[in-house]
Formats: sequence, C-alpha cells, structure tokens
Amino acid sequence: MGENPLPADGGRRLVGTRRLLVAGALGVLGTATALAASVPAGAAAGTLGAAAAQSGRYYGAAIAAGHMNDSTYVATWDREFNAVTPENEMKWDATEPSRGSFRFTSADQIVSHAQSKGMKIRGHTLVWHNQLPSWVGGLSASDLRSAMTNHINNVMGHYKGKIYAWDVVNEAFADGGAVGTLRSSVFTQKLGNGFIEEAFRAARAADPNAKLCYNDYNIDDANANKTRGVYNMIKDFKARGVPIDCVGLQSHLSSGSVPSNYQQNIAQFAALGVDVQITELDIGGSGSAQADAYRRVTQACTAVPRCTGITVWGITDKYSWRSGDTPLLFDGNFNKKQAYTAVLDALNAATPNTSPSPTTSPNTSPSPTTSPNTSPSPNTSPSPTPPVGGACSATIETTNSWPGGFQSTVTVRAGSSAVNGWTVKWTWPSGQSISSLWNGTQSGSGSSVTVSNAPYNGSIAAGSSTTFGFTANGSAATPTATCTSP
Ligand code: 9MR
Repeated sequence: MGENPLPADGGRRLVGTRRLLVAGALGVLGTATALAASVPAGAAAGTLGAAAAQSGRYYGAAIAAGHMNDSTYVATWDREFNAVTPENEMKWDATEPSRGSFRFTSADQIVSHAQSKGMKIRGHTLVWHNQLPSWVGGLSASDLRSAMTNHINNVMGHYKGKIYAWDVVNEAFADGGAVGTLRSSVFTQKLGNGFIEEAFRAARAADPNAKLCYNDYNIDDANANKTRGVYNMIKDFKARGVPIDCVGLQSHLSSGSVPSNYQQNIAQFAALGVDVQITELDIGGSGSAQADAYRRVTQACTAVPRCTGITVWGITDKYSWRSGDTPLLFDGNFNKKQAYTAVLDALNAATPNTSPSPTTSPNTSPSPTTSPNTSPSPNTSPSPTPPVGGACSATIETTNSWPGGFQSTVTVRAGSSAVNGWTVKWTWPSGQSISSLWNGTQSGSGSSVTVSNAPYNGSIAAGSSTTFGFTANGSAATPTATCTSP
C-alpha cells in the first residue's frame, strides 16, 4: 500500500459537484467570544460554538497544524468553534511512519491548543486504508493484527482521557456492490471482514472513556446500499455487544445533493442506540443555494437528540481539500459567507438537547425526541403485540412527533422459522398518511397501508427482526399491524 495524498475515491465521489464561484464577502467578523459557555436564556448566540452549546452540542472544525502560523486562522478557530478534529495529524502515516516509532508533535500542537481553550477533540483516525505508511502493506496477517492493535494502543494511549470521540475505523465500506460489501484493503485481504470488530474491541480497551465511532462518506442517504451496510453493521454490533458509541456521517456534499431523507437517516442511526456526529461537513456551492443546504443539514442534526455535534472540514475555502468548490463557511479572506449566517441562525433556533448520551449505551431503544417546536412529547407506546408463531409479526412505535406529523419505526420479526420476503399492513384510525418511507416499499394509498420489504431486507432469520420507518401527516397513531410472508 503506497502512501496516497488523496483518498483513492476522493476525486471520483465529487465528480458532478458543481464548481461555483466564491460567495461574496458578507460582512466583517463578529467580535463575540467563542466559548461563551452560557448565553442568557432566549438570547441568540453570536458564534457557532456558543450557539451549538445552547442545545448541548458542539460545533467543530478540522484544523491543520501547518496553518497554525496564520493568526487569522487561529483567531477564527478560537472565536467560532468549540471542538476540533486534526485534519491529517493523527493518521497512521503521521503518527507511526515506521513500525513501532511514534510521532505526535503536530497532533500535540493542535491538542494542547484545543485543551487550553476547553474544546472537545475528535480523534481522526485509527484504522483507514488511506494515508497508511507503506510498511503496513508488507506485513503478514498475524503481524498486521498485532501492528493494528499496537497502533491503536499507542495512539489512543498517548491521548487517553483527552479525546471526546475517536474515528476508530474510517471508510471501510465499498461504494458499489451489494449491501454490506467492504472495500478491498490490506485489512480485509489479510484479516478478513472481522478487522472492524477487532479494532473496536481494541479501542475500547485502550481508552474506555472515549466514544468510539465508525466514520464514512456517502452514508447520508437513508436508503443507499452503503448506508444500509453501515446500519446493519451497527445493529449487529449492538446486538452482539461489540463496543460502538457513534456513527460519523462525513457529509462531503454539494448544494444540490443533500438527500431529502437526511434527517430520517440521522434518526434511523440514532434509533440503534448510537450517537450521530456530522464529522467532515463541507458543501460545495455558493450564495443562497449553499446557505439553504447548510441550513437543512444543521436543522436535521438539531432535530435529533442523539445528533451531538457537527464538524466542518476546515474553516476557510482557501485551505479546503476541495477549495475549488468553495465548500466552507468562511471565504478565502475569512469573511463569513451566507452559509455561516444560515448555520448560526439554525443553531440558535434549536431547542435545548436534554437527551443523555452515555459513552456506552447498552440499549437499542429509539432515542426520545426533540422537535424544533413546542410539541407535546411523543407517544412512545408501541402498538399491541401481535401473536407470534406465524411467519412474521409487526409492531409500530412512535419515535418522534410534532403538531401535524410524526415519525414511526416498525419492527418486523420472524416467527419460529426464517422468512424470505414480508408484507406489513395496517389501517389508519383517523386519516393519517405517510409522507416519507425508508427500508420498505409502499403500495396503494388511502387509509389502508401496505408495506413490503425493500430489496435488501426481506430475509429475516428465525426469531430475528428488521425495521423500517416513516414520517406521516396527522396525529401520532400506533394501529395494530399484521405481517404476512409468502
Ligand atoms: O482533508 C484531508 C486532506 O488534507 C488530505 O490530503 C486527505 C488525504 O487522504 O485527507 C483529507 O481528509 C479526508 C479525511 O481524512 C477522511 N475523509 C475524507 C477527507 C477528504 O478527503
């Protein structure tokens, strides 16, 4: 494995991104201080970090040690952000360039600055096929296994107690192929697909207090095959007790490419019992289109209690890895862009986030809700449990609600034998209607609803379950559902 300055896929996945001109400068920098930990109740905060903190979240930026001699860069970081991710400094090629010889100088520079400002620090990243020093590629399977564990132990050990969340494994899933296909790498080739689980187990032992995240791009669309693969892995990890606390949605997007189900996607991951973090946000574009896209992403996070923070992948367009797309919140002169104001306003509009998010969450129950208004709390009582023993059964549960709408998760469970294909039916009691559905295929309309499996979740082992979800118009309801299997 040679050292590659860019992800193998980094260019291709942005093909089609519209390259637009830098947005005009939108006013001078504000003067509010960054870590205004407490903003008077009801007052709008003047910086991203302080605004995010009002709802219990962080707003971070990727920082490059090499730019820390730019005083405007550091001043903007300090003023606006209350979290940081080292952009390249904690990667394997930077921290262990030759086997067993560790180097932390650049990463330490970022960490000590962040600590002096009381910022949260995200560790990025321990196991990744890219930016891997060439010596790793030459190892035998057993050597690679011990090198991976040793790398995790040393890097996490060096920063023990200082890191809020680690991207333990980065970008392990393939972009094409069937649901669950991993990208071919030295790790899959020599250790098999179990390398992800091995890495997470080693990471928990190395720093039990850090949140452990799986991080990837192109998992922003709730129904995409790649998203389904990551979702299934996390569900499996939670079911088997493999330590995992969070999923990182990188969200390298363009103005026209924020999926319409982006919020549902965050909600479906959160319902597995993990935190969701937007870890590498940048949105190519300019002006109001870019601002709208940033607003939608921000609102999607603040609407889900377990979406605990957002990190933008850089501060200024000038230093962005995709600078030509002008994807960040500050232009090349550190002026705030229209997108900045959209994000700040959306953060200020968020209601306080009171949901606890323990490091290790043993349960897989859906998270409670915070809707962006003063709606009554949702009815979380599931529909009556249907008789088991037939081919399958289905239970509807309300996971979120707001005036005029709600969100539900439907659990489809196989009886005493496996099912291969399922159909769930129910009748709405008072005119509700589905507005958006994921992980299933709806047929018909009106008050009688029929949902069949999606192409990838029709097979359920005996006694196991799968879920689909939807948002609907009307008042929250949990009618009895029936399930049949061909
Ligand atoms: O922004 C990073 C850039 O400076 C590096 O050259 C590049 C090398 O692979 O990595 C960039 O960051 C990547 C991140 O670590 C993982 N997700 C994709 C990011 C953009 O390529």
